[in-house]
Amino acid sequence: MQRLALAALAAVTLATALPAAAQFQKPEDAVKYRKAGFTVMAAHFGRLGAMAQGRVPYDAAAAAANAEVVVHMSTLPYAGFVEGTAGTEKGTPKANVWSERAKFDAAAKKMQDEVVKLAAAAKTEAGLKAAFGAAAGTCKACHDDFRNP
Ligand code: ASC
Repeated sequence: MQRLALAALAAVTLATALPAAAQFQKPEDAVKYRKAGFTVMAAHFGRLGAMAQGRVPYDAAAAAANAEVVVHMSTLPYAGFVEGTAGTEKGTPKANVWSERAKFDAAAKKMQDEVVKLAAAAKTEAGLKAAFGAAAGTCKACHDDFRNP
């Protein structure tokens, strides 16, 4: 299991070391990829949110499993933000993702750091409840700045 995890990590590290555009045949593939990544991340983040807000009972094993997926997924979608894939429709990235790339990357890094903290905190119910809001805030901050409403 550990070897499998290491192999998977090596594959992801290799994939993310390539220039983003080189990983996709067509821009649409990059868009599909990043949306899929965020969809999976949101599903598992939402399950943590349900526990954090008391809508479902706290379960330490479920919290850990969901947090692990969120941490892993948090790094993947960004390779899909290739040039030329900004939009104007609701939910699409604004052009400033590319014109303010350093700010966008910093917002992504903030989210990634916050979900790592969330995963550590989620080992207890009180920890999850205390840490969830800050992590959700990093999602919202990036949406507010870089996603079409
Ligand atoms: C979620 C989800 C997001 C964030 C955001 C937080 O559960 O899918 O995009 O939280 O709504 O404000």
